[in-house]
Amino acid sequence: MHMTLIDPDKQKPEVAGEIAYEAFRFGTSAIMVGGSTGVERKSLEETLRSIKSKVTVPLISFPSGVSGVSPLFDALYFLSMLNSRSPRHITGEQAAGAPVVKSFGIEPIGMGYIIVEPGMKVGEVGEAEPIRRSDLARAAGYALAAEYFGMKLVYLEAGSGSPVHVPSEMVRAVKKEITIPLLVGGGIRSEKAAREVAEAGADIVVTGTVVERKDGISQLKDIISAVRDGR
Ligand code: 1GP
Repeated sequence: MHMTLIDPDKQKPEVAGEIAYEAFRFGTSAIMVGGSTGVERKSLEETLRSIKSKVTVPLISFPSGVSGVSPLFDALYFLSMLNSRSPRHITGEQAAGAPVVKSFGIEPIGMGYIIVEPGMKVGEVGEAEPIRRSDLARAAGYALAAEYFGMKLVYLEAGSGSPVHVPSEMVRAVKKEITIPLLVGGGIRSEKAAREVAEAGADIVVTGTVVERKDGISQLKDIISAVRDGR
């Protein structure tokens, strides 16, 4: 499966709607919305409305904190950054956000969020101790811990805009260890990269910034087909 990540702070709401529509047309399975630095409420809601008017796939919140929650979402990744050095990103923001999620009636989906080098902005903001790219055992350990905690999904994140994606050997090692679905994202900008990650065992391949490039929309089309062909 492929999912498209849209950061509401990166473009106008109308443009976000157009990107979502193209991704939807090419076969993306859901639109994830979130940004690593916290989002502004008004631009979030306008972006969500614009996307909702263009697509019928689910809209999933990918929050960096309580500001990323809105009743307009169909579901929310209730994520814990397992390899953060700060309790705030493991359980703190979550404790503040949980009652809000409940009051909005959105479906929370528990997720173990694991930052892999280089980690980029989200690694910095989340005060992560990124997993070294060669440390397959550590990545697998965190992923299995997520499963044992009862989380529903594991996300291996190299960071948005990363020059490299999570190594395929790491995806393979993690996939071998767990039985829950595995998401992989960060730095996937080509059909080849998407295929490699999917073949290594990613159940869901996430792309975000590829659409910001000049040839982004056609790249996105190829990426989505590569991921879906591999089913
Ligand atoms: C970020 O993994 C996602 O959380 C997407 O990364 O923007 O590099 O595609 P990119």
